Formats: sequence, C-alpha cells, structure tokens
Amino acid sequence: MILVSNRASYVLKETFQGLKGERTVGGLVSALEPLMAECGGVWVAWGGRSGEKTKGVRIGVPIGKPRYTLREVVLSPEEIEGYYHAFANRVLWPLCHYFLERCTFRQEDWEIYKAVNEKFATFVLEEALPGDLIWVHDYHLSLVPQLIRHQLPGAQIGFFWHIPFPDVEVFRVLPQARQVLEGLLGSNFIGFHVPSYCLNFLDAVESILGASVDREKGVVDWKGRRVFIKDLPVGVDYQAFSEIARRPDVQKSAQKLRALLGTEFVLLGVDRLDYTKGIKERLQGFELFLESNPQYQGRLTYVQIAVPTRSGIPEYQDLRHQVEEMVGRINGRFGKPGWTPVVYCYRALERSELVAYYLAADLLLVTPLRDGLNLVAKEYVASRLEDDGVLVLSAFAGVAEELTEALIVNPFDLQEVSNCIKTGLEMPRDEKARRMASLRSAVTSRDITWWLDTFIATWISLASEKGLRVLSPGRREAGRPVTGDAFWGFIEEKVKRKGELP
Ligand code: ADQ
Repeated sequence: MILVSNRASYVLKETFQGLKGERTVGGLVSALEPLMAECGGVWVAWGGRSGEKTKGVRIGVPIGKPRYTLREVVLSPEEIEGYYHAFANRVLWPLCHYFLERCTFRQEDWEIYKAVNEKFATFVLEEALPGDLIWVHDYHLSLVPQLIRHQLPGAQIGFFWHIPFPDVEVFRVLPQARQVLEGLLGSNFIGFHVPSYCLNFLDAVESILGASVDREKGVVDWKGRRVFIKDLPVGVDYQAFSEIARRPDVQKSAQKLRALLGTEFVLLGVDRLDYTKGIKERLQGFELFLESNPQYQGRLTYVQIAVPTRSGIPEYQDLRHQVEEMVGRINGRFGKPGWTPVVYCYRALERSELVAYYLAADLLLVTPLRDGLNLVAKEYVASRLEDDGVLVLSAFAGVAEELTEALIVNPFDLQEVSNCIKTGLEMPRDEKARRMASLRSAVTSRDITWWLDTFIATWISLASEKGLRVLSPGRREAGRPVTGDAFWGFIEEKVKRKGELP
C-alpha cells in the first residue's frame, strides 16, 4: 500500500535529540492512521517542513516504534503558499463547500498546485513496485492519479475525496474544472462520502468532459478506460472510542469537568476552527436561545473546543478573532458571578480528554454550514454508552444522510438552532435512548474497519475482475467474496518483501 495525502500523520521537527514526530489532528489522519499502523506500507505526505534545510526523509513512524514508513515531501515557502494556502484552501476548499465568494482564482497559484502535484507523483513513482495499491487522498492532490497513470499505465490507483463534491453548476465555475476532473479520472476507483456527491461528480464529468457515464452502476468511460465511483462514508474507530469511554479515569474526568462547570446542563461543540464549521452562527444561535429562554440562564454552559487549523491563512486568523470576540460579547452580556455561559478552548486535545468532554455533554452541536461528512458526530455517538445525550446535526453535513435520528437543523436558521437546543434539553429520557440506540447502530455497523475493508475489497474485486492477480487463485476459484482479510495477507506479504515491517 502506498498512501498519498497532503498532510502526514506526524509533523516532523528537528530537535537536539534528533527528529521528533508530533501527531497531527484531523479527520483524514484519524481515519487512515489505524490502517497504516496495522498493515504497514509507505505514506507519501508533506511532513509540515519547508525546504531550506532538508530534502525530506524516509523514516519509520511512530519514531522509535515504527509501524510504517513515512516518505516525507518537503515544500518550499512559495509552494506552501501557492499550492496549499492558495489553490487548495482559497479555491478548491471554498468552492466545494459552496463559498464562491471566498474563492480567489489566480493562474500563478494553479501553476504551483500543478508543480506540487507532480512532485508528489514523482515520489510515488520512486516508491511504487508492480502490483502496489496506490491510494491517493483528497482535493489537494487531484492531479496525482493522472500523473501516475501517464508514467505507469497499469497502476492500480484508488482515490478518496473527503470533502463535498458540489453541484456541477458550482464546480464549473472553477477555471481548471476540466483539468481537475481529468486528473481524478486517472484513478481506477474513486470514493465519495455520500450518494449525492457521486451523482454531482458524474454530472460534472458528463457535462464538462463529455465522458460517458452510467449513474446506476457508478461507472465512467473515458478515453478507453473505465473508472468506478462509489459512496462510502468514512467511519470512526468505534471500539477504541467505546473502550476509552469505559475507562474509570475518563469517566472521572468527565464528572470533574461537569463539577467544574457547575451547571445543570452542558452543551458542546468540537471543530477545527474553520468557517465551514459554522461556529459563529452556532454562537449566534446560542445567544438567541439565552435571550428567548431566560429560564435557562445560569443553568447551562456551552463548551466550544476549537482546534487550530490553517493559521497561516489571514482569513483563519480573522475567524479566530471574530469567534473570540463573540464569546467575550456573549459572556459579557449574560454572564454573572459564578456563571460563564460560553467556555472556549483553542487547542488540540488528547483523545481521552476529548472523550471526557463527549461524556460530559448532554447535547453535542454539530452545525457546519457545509461538511463532507463530520467525524465528531460519530465519535460522540461512539462514546455515549449509556444511550443518553442528544446530537444536533446540520442538514448540510454529509453525515446527516446517515444519522437520520439526530435532531436535524438548518445552521443558517438561528431560530431553528435555538429551538433545537430547547428541544434537545427537554427531550424525554426514553426518546433520547431510542434515538441514541439507533444512532449507535448506524455508527457501529459502518465503523472505520467497515470503511477500510469495503473500500479496499471493492477496489480489489474490481481489479480482479479485470484479471489483476491480487488474490490467490484458490480464493477466487472457491467463489468466496473478496474480504479485508485477503487484503491484509496480500499487504503483509508485500510489506515483508520490501523489508519495512519492524
Ligand atoms: P475535518 O474537516 O477535519 O475532516 P471532521 O470529520 O469533523 O472534520 O474530523 C475532525 C477530527 O479532528 C475528528 O476526528 C476530531 O476528533 C478531531 N478533533 C477536532 N477537534 C479536536 C481537538 N480540539 N482536539 C483533538 N482532536 C480534535 C475532513 C472533512 C470532513 C470528513 C473528514 C473525514 O472536512 O467532512 O468527515 O475529513 O473524511
């Protein structure tokens, strides 16, 4: 397995004791690190360093206890600006989240994006052996599949798009829409979170490229090749979250948190500090709730945990200031001695700390203005073992298509957000239990193992149909379904051959 993504699972830092790796926070890393830790392989990614002092390392990670290999891509400050800050995060990110007014289209940024995609592809080509599975991730690297395909026509390339894929009328605004679609179609298999993103993608390749598509089967025929498309929402590591939630020390921390907050109810928000997550609008909804429900003043606390993200981009710095100002304003307006309505925390937490917050919260507010999926919602459900707690979920998060028993809300409608908070706080115990049990069954049946196995098994079975020998003939002749086990065996053998297992 060669995994390719913009961010590595570790940020590498030179220290007096040598190179140190600090684990990164985010949906993609949460989803993929368990795969690499379990089966080994090579992860080609940017380790967060810029190129003055180093050309990049090839190192076993976690450093000191290696489970897989990190092939570090180093970027120059100009590349970080043009590829990452500009084209990826000031064009593709806002465009795909329907924030057209936030897009800044500049030809020079596109040129750098292209060059960096070529750099990633070159590293992959240096690592690839015949028969490798090359799995590329996300919008930063949309051109990589075609760049690899050009050099290695027989390569097996999978791609997963982690953010929304917008309606074609929005996507066609992108001056390089054609090139991005062609880049993606270099893959054999492309996954999106939900069916609507698959349909939007099929509409786009049909209308922008003129490719022939079969919507029912999820197939694109393009330039003599066949590309398969499928909806596969990422899951969370249910077992890990529920085990942490059972730990007495974590339960104690949750009780301590509640005692410190000192109110009857606790509301929680956990997000990267990104404008798509709707943190400002949520604060406004909370303010409206306090205004229209004075009987709750002093009886509840809203805890907002925000993890720093893209802090090199001025818009994100502005957002931080705006959020902090709003928190100050609400606390100034409603707070009184002994009661702070909003507790705001701007930092990354350890997983056990995060679970303690999930356990302490009566109500989790996940109200992005647009979100590819949203793992926080699933993590909350995985941690609530007592079948209590209420999930308020934006209709514009992909996960709302799966977690239909949440209280679904339009995050732009502040009155509705305020009403939902009230409904959640006053929900009868048996209704909470019924809803949470149903949410749990959705989260357990499609956990991270389901996602990884299904993605890889579907991909391998499509490849096998085309005659690629990735499974032992015995298994294929026996007509057994292709399972994750076949993949693990296959990968293990390859990884051993390359001598990368510790
Ligand atoms: P993100 O936009 O990063 O992911 P999300 O899916 O919510 O969004 O994942 C965030 C992850 O970061 C979660 O695992 C959460 O636990 C963690 N996290 C958040 N705040 C934290 C904090 N303060 N401390 C520690 N950890 C924190 C992108 C897409 C999503 C998609 C994922 C996966 O934007 O829509 O769900 O990829 O495909």
